[in-house]
Amino acid sequence: MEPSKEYLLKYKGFYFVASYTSLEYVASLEDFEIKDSDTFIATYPKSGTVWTQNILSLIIHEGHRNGTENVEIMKRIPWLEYKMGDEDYANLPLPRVFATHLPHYLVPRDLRKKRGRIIYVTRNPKDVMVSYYHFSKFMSTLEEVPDFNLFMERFLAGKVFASSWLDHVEGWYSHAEDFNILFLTYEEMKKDLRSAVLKICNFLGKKLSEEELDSVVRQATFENMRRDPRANYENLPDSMAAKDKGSFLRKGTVGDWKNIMTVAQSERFDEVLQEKMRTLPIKFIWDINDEM
Ligand code: PPS
Repeated sequence: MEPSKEYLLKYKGFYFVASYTSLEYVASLEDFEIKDSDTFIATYPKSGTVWTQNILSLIIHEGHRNGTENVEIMKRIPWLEYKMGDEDYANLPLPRVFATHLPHYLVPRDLRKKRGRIIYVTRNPKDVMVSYYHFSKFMSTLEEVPDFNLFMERFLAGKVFASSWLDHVEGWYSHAEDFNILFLTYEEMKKDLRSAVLKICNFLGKKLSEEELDSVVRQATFENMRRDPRANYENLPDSMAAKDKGSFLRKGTVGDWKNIMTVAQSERFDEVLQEKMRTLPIKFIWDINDEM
């Protein structure tokens, strides 16, 4: 039942992927200096991080939008707690944007003083879990748990990278007042991408023309991102991902959980999470045909 120590690192009750970080580094992030123009995309894994990374790249960087620059998402919007090399985050060009899976209590303390901005994206947890299950087969840096039932038990117990989904989401929502934060859901992005992009533009204080907005929305659809090597994470090192086993952009739908979870598994999931989820101020969408 316990996750393998080979893959995960625990710091203050939270599991990190061991391969790309260290206890010293994650502990140092508390002091990481925030600039007023910084934006952080914060998520529990598999909730729409890469999608939001691409949207922000398209909004902020005209060269990304009009195809005159060819910079991959991972370079443009690096992961705060996972460094692939010896990048100097302090001297990245402004405005900096970072992606993070950190829980609210481990982020740089300046963010808690409302310096910088955070965009927090959530997704219905059954789709998160199913996406995560497939992802752990694809990523060599995660422990593969081929038995879906066992994976579900690990997920429900928070014994996976990024720990408990509920704690992550609940923590960010209940501490919203400490941060300058915009909450979005994967499902609202899926249902009305244009409105979600506009919300992000307003939050960033960025005004785009109608044509620019159209271009962002067009380039942020699942189909177009899947084809775009700047956006689809296809250039991950072989040591990180088994490319014959999947991709970052897998299905991109709402309700895929129904294709893998049995009725009994779904009921078990509800039994553990549903009561606790009632306190969250989010109306979850479990199927694309559900009303928002
Ligand atoms: S990670 O590894 O935590 O960064 O993963 P994350 O990016 O948060 O989540 C991956 C899921 O998001 C889907 N995705 C999209 N869905 C719809 N539209 C767009 N443009 C898009 N881009 C990424 C991706 O396919 C993963 O979901 P699943 O269900 O596995 O397809």
